[in-house]
Amino acid sequence: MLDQGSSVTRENAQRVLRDNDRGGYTVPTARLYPYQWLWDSGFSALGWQTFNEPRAWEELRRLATGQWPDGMIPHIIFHKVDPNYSPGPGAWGTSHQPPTSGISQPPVLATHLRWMLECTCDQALAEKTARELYPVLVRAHRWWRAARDPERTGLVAIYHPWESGMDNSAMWDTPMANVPTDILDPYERRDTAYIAVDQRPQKSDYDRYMALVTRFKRAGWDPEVLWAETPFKVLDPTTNCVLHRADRDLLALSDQLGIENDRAEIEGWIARGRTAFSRLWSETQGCYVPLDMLTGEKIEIGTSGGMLGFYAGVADDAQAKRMVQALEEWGRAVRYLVPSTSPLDLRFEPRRYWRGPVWPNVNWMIGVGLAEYGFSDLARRVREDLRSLIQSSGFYEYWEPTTSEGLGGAHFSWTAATWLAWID
Ligand code: 9YW
Repeated sequence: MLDQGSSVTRENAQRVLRDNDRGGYTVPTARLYPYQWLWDSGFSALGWQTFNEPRAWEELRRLATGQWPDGMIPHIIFHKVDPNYSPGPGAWGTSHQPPTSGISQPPVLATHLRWMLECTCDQALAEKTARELYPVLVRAHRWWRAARDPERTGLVAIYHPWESGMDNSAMWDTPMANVPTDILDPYERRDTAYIAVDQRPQKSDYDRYMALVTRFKRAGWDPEVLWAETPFKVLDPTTNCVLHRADRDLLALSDQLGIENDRAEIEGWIARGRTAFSRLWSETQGCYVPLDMLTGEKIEIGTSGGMLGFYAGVADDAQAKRMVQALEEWGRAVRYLVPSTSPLDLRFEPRRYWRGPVWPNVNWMIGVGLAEYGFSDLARRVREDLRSLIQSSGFYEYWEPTTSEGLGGAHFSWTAATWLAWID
């Protein structure tokens, strides 16, 4: 069934963004997610840019208002308190104004800024805003290194599944099992008031999500204490692939804007990152996998996040061919690529959030990467599969990869943005 009132046209995609506009920032969808999320906003900006450039730049400028003094751009900015969502600002207990969460999300912004600069129709506005945002992004990338890779290994750690953007992915089952729930402030769930429970994370997941938040809050969000004490410390392929690409785009931006100062530092991040990715490669899965820093173990599972090696540009020829082979196998097991977990894995759950469904923003990144590597047929399939999914049910949050049922929130911003800027 089509998302009510959203037959799939450019006009309706634009309407989704307009309806989700809260005056300078876009919420992912009304009620379920009533705040500004980092990577959602990055994608929304690309959508806005196709029909309202000043509004697109405003989206990124509002994200910058959430940046912490140490450079972190938080994953949620609570511009206006809304009781529909939990955990709200009180549960996070950070001291920033505007109130924010205390963790980050995949750092898509430098890449998006570069794309926006490339296809702008208003060069003067684009350049002016890019100059304003470039130092914000350098500080954010520097934060990832200082806070999350203080030993300079070339790969950054995440401290919470929410930080990966792929909350309940089966990637996190083993490291989450080691997260104690003895310290856990009481909390209330609001997500299951809007979405069927079989499409959302389980209670056992939520207890651990909130146990991590409680612990970090009690540590005063001090980066050094968190590095030393977090019970969840993982090298995530999504975060690292997105950051690596964003580093390369930041370097390109510095060239374009003629800013010399940070070049050597950014080049250092890129060089170290490129070599370090071999630690996350899994020949068995045919993609990149996470590594649990607390046990030293790789987490063997195929996920769409692990397929972002194309987008990052870190896969060598043999790895790229192996990833294509794995993706083709997945594509024979389900009708629509790219399921968030390998459909050949026992942990695959086709309706449950990040454990199986197809997500629009991830298809976009994988499709871009595949095309850049010259795998044009598979790139086309990844885009056309998403087109069919959106056409069959409307601007949903994610889809069942065989039945094409639209799941999660409807009238969803990043889906509309993906339609406007990548598919249509
Ligand atoms: C939550 C907003 C966010 C996305 C994440 C997704 C979900 C929020 O929604 O997390 O409360 O669980 O997992 O990637 O940014 O769309």
